[in-house]
Amino acid sequence: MHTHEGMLTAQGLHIAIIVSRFNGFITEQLLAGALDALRRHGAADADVEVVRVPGTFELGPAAQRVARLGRHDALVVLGAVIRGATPHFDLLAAEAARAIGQVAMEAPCAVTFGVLTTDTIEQAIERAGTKAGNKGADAALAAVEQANLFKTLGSPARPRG
Ligand code: INI
Repeated sequence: MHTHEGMLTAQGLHIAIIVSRFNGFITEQLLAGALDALRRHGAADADVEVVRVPGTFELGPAAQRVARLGRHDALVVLGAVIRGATPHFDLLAAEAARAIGQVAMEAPCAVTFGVLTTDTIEQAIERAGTKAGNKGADAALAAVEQANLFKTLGSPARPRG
């Protein structure tokens, strides 16, 4: 039996973090958590790029652009949609998940989802470095594992014909 899984070492990985400015007091904590997790797992600062976008709606399109540059092993996508402050919460949250999911399916590199979707600001704070950990750090570590898994699995077969 062969089991394939990615190691949690970020050494030598080229990683982009796409982060939205909306709800910046939350997303900056997600970004800090992601950067801290990457550094603690061996990533070099020079190998990490941060790409800022206005809001969660812009995350998917920006992630797609970055993925197409072809120079990253992983993308970490960070944002925060808070129901209390967002009448169109469901639309925005669903569209962000759909668009980022589409990028993840099409990109040659790993793409992970660190977009908080919460009912209240308090719940967002809990997930941005307090009671419930830091979802930015979680998404960064998932990206490292997935990038290493993809390296272990090898390149996709070329289409025949
Ligand atoms: N963007 C967010 O990232 N979170 C939100 O909670 C939010 N609210 O509340 O509307 C939000 N809106 C901005 C949106 O993502 C786009 O930037 C904007 O519509 C311009 O395209």
